[in-house]
Amino acid sequence: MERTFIMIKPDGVNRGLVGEIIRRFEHKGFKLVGMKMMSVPRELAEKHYDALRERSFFPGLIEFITSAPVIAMVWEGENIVTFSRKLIGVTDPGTADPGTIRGDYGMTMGRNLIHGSDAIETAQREIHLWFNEEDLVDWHAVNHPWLYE
Ligand code: DAT
Ligand code: MG
Repeated sequence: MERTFIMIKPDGVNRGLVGEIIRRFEHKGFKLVGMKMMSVPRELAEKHYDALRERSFFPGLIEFITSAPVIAMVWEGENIVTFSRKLIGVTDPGTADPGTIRGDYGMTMGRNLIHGSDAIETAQREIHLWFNEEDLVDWHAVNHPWLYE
């Protein structure tokens, strides 16, 4: 079963959208296998966004991510990497479709509420970056046969 790394950013936490965002993943049928609230060390934020190091917005992005706590999570489900990006919506909340998290609750690129891994390999890298293997829970959800045939 596929896993992905999801993070509710400091704006999502401060705006009280933690429950709402988790609800959307739960109600879809995805399974939570790891979660922690944390202040993000600068070094971790920089590693996480390493691919964007040369972009002009990088310093502001790191400031933002380290400015207040985040909720780091690992979710599991069939095709979750691709599907969670659909739940989240495109990067700019100003153009994200209504019905997506960013489309429903966000206004601008620099305050887009949530991160989701963009590919299976990225998900593996990010899960290992943010979590120790022993902090991820292998558990059987009783709703499984009602979600998958
Ligand atoms: P996404 O979060 O949709 O995967 P990304 O990986 O391209 O988007 O960029 C990571 C974050 O960086 C994004 O969520 C918000 C910020 N960002 C991206 N492009 C930006 C831009 N042109 N101006 C300001 N912030 C930007
Ligand atoms: Mg990305």
